[in-house]
Amino acid sequence: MNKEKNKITIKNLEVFAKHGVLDFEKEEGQKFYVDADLYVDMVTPGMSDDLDDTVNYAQVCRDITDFMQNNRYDLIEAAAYNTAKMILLNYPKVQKIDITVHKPYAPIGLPFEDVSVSVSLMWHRVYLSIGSNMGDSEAYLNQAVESLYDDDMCRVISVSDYYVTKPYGPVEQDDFLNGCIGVDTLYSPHEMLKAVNAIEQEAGRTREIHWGPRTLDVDIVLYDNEMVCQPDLTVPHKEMHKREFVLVPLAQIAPYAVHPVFNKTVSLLLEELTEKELSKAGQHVSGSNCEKCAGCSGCAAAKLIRNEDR
Ligand code: PH2
Ligand code: MG
Ligand code: MG
Repeated sequence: MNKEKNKITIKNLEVFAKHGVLDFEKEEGQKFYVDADLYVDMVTPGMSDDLDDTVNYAQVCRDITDFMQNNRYDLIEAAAYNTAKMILLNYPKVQKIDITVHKPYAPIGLPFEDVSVSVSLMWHRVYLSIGSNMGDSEAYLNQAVESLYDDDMCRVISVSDYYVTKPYGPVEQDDFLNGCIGVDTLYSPHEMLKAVNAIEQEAGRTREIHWGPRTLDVDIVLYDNEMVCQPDLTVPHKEMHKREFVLVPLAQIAPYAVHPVFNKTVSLLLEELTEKELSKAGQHVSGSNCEKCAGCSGCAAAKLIRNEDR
């Protein structure tokens, strides 16, 4: 079934509200009209004929009306965006919303029929790699998870165990503690980058040595199956397929997530890395098949911090 076609459509919901840049718009108010497409599963409610399996469009209309009336924005962009966000936060069954706010009585001073803005907002599944090798690493990784819990633009879906790992790369430094987090987010890739940078800042992260020791590193590893290639952000993470400290925790929470460049699952990337690179790179986090040591600090088996222990 085509998911894009499974939607509830609301058309021309009339709301008297006070959005606008001009003072008199904020005081007197005017009529706005709202259209919304709510993308929801249709098979379950179609089969069950039960209102609890879908979203109640009457309630959605009331919530949109209340929200548009209880808030005042200069811009209809902001009115539309924040209304869309409110619906996605309050209705977990809605995966995506397209919303249009019409303002046909806008004080333009010229004959016109309508002006409107449309916003499309949806939940995106993101996987983050977290790492620390300075200070109380476990506390820093926990702090990253907590900050995401506190961010209403994000929903934490899964957190891996934390693994003690040997430093990967050219810099000699202490062992790392690494993990992965699965998050549903309303952020765009770049807004997500800003959010994770802010989380690193909160943990006192300074950028002194490239690839050097850090209190907290949070990297975007996967963002849906999107590919981003920009000077400040590359998704999927450029090096993820070479890094056991990313793939081991990621395979624990998302073995079947697909790397959109290689078109391979995380568990397959890990299998291939274990075969090809492990002996040569001298990293050995997975422990169980590590022949280089007998329970060294790099062995996940020896030093793993299990999720349920935290
Ligand atoms: N991060 C790096 C460089 N090397 N090695 C391990 N084991 N874990 C890391 O998180 C890590 C690293 C740069 O981000
Ligand atoms: Mg990194
Ligand atoms: Mg980083």
